[in-house]
Amino acid sequence: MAINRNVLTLDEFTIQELRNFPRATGELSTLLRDIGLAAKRVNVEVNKAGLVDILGDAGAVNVQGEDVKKLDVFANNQFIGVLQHGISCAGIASEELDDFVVFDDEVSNNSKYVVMFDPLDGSSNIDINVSIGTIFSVYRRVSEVGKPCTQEDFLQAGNRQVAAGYIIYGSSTMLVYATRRGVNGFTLDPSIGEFCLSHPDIKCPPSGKIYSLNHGNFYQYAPEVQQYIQACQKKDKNTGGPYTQRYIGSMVADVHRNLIKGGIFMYPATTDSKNGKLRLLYECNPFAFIAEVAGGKATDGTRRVLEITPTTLHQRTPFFIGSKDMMEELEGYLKQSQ
Ligand code: P6P
Repeated sequence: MAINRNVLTLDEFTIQELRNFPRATGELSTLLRDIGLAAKRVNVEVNKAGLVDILGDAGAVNVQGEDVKKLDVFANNQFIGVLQHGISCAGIASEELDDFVVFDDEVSNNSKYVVMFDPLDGSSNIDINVSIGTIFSVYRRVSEVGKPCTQEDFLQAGNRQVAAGYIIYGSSTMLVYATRRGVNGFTLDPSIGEFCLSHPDIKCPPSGKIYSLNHGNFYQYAPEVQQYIQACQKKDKNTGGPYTQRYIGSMVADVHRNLIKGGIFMYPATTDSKNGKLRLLYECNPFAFIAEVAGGKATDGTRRVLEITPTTLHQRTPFFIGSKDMMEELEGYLKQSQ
């Protein structure tokens, strides 16, 4: 008799992955389930943000010099909490914290992973009910297991990521994560309080018709970027278009849409910000890893983002990510300046 298999939950999926690797210790599966738990707790608050006094600035200013909203602080604490009390993580770095955090207890020091995250990206959109997200990145530590993790654990190139993912708190709440085996998306089913496999084996379409960037900065972009934007605007049905410009101003929402539908997202350098705005470690590297596993590409304009060796936790990088064919057309324009 056929067993009626319900849709796999995140927990069932990670355990199934574990069965495929008998030598695996289960630490990564446990870590991903911990992240899923924190995401569910954050989701509850995001969904009622307008109803309780959790909106508004917490009064503090984070390392980015931005007003910290209470939901940022809540989300940061939720992800730190599950990771610190889990069995898989030796320490974390967060967009909300100046420096990395060493958990420094016996179990944590014997853990083999470190995690970096932006707990609530796009938080300036909280008050206007636009989709926001959490972005995370998992590395195997390079420091000695059994001792506290060190800064070198957090300054690894993105191509050393073991896993990366994001949660999008939108019309539905989704958790998407990648390992080298593939990218899989899970949608939260509120009726059972579980993330359920809704988007197995996500692939980024090789091309698309959506281009995303802040047009308000147009005259601050390099000439070759302006030329690519104008080429996008001139596309018609004979040249793979017409293209649509879509930009929400919330990275997780913009990149997620283009990953699923095909498209290109750009946050180039500007005359005001020579390295752009987005952070390498916990915004660009995770999405670059996901995009490449899904068949897309991600560069800083000259090289793969995943090849950059970080020097500081909060460094920024110009960022271009999306469908392979669109990225290669962009690269043709960017090469004109090199
Ligand atoms: P701009 C949100 O503040 C964020 O960090 C990303 O989520 C988003 O893609 C970007 O900034 C938007 O920046 O300068 O276009 O408003």
